[in-house]
Amino acid sequence: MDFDNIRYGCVDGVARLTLHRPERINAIDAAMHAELRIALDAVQADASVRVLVLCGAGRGFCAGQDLADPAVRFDPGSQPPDLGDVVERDYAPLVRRLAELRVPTLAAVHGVAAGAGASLALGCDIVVASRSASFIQAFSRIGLVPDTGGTWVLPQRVGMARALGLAMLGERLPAPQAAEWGLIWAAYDDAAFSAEVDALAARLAASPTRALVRTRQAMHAAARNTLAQQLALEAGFMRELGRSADYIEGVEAFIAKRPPRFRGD
Ligand code: T3D
Repeated sequence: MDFDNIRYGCVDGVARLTLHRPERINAIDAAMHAELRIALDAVQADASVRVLVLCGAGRGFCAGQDLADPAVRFDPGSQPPDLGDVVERDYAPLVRRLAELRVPTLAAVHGVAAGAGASLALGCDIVVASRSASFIQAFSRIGLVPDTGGTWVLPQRVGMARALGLAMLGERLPAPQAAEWGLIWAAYDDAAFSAEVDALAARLAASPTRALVRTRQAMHAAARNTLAQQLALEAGFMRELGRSADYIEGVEAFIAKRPPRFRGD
């Protein structure tokens, strides 16, 4: 698929979506949003995709909203832009799409992930970063509130004290500390980062992906459910997955002492 602001391809079940505006640290504008929608449609429609890897080209992951995009620029003499519209039209659907994707998602962060770029990474199921990477809740620096799910995910992962500190102070959080605080899964040495991401992606692609997606759904639902509701949800998912080909394969492989061959169904 040909795009101007992203790159997209799939090899051996691993779909890789690369934000590609390196001259602006992959800042997101309306054109990139449009291409992201097309790429995520492709992921959703292509049964050969088993995992989505989200990464950035050049020296960083993503600097968030492109602040020079006319769609968000204040033009003296005219009405200020309605950022709520931008969020509702572009960012909220984007993070919802990731949360509802039919395959697991892996964010591979190098360099900086700032503003909505940080939220975008944190909207993936598993987030890894190179040791030199950092996360910046840049919103407060320009008078905004964390969006793209930032206010949802931050307190859940790091607790209220750290979430508010990060969001209000807008300080750079180094990847190793992000891992220590539980904001991300792991920080890998820069030299090994690319190989670690490839290995993790291949491992996810070979996993029982339907069960992984149900796991994501159950964990997200826990934020709003009572224990009784959550137990019922788990029972329903177990009922469904207990009839899946992957479950049968997993048990057969265990009994036969051989590696399982999961297909995501
Ligand atoms: O629609 C809405 O506004 C609502 C949605 C909002 C969601 C948000 O994401 S709000 C937060 C927006 N993002 C930011 O505020 C971050 C702005 N960028 C920075 O603070 C810094 O660039 C970084 C900390 C990310 C990186 O710093 P550094 O020193 O490594 O790089 P740099 O020199 O600042 O940036 C390199 C180039 O990218 C530079 O262009 P130039 O001078 O070489 O032509 C810079 O202007 C450009 N760039 C970086 N971030 C953005 C950007 N251009 C447009 N928009 C950006 N967000």
